[in-house]
Amino acid sequence: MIDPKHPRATSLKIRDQIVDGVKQGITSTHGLIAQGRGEAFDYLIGEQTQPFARKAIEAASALLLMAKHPVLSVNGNSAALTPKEYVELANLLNCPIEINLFHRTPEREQAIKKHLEQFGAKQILIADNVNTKTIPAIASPRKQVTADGIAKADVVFVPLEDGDRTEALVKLGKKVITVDLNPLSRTAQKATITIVDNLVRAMPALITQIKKDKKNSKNLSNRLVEYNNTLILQEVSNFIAKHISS
Ligand code: PTJ
Repeated sequence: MIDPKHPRATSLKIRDQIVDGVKQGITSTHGLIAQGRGEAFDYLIGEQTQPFARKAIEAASALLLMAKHPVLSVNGNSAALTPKEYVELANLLNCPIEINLFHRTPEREQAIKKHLEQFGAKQILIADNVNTKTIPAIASPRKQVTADGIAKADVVFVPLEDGDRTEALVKLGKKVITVDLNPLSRTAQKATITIVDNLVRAMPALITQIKKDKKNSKNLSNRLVEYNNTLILQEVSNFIAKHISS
């Protein structure tokens, strides 16, 4: 039990969620390392949702609301950190959640499915060998996707990504939204919209933005025209450089 008065209580709580995810068979042990890398970058952005992330969240909301077939991709870390938010986001967008793992095992796929169902998830997709398509140029089991999910999607939400998949999805003409604390990662650089923030903060903020935009959907397309992911990443680098030098 973490004492809420501990100066690093929030960070320690997030760590515990990942450790619990590993114990429950949801998160891979490699997910612990990914979490550590994320923590280091979170430190550099002040462990807060910064203006560059807010702008990306606003654009992501517009893109998701304008999508014909949005799909939310989930892995072992994102399932452990934000299961409730995944279900709420899927309900708001009326879209499926696709389990797509780097360290893929049927046991972990089923554990994640069960976990999300406990939070009320209805449409969960897993690539079996029947309704499955292969995405070229991906050198991991993540290349296997469902025909009705990621293969058909025009917009894919892929937080905590491992690299080559975002590039391959974009090459297929899909728009990719990622949440990645590392602005230098290939995913961050190749995605259509990169939210540089901790998933545990970005998900609730995205949900709030989508609820707001659903009530007033004017100017969503303008928001996308004005959005420039390269400039956003430049803003992140400037922020981090200033933060370090101060
Ligand atoms: O469950 P699996 O088998 O699909 O595996 C998932 C992981 C995350 C282990 C796998 O995709 C992987 O190894 O990812 P990487 O290459 O370590 O990349 C993860 C990225 O997510 C890194 O750039 C981290 O900085 C970032 N990251 C880690 N934790 C968070 C995060 N970004 C946002 N929020 C976090 N909480």
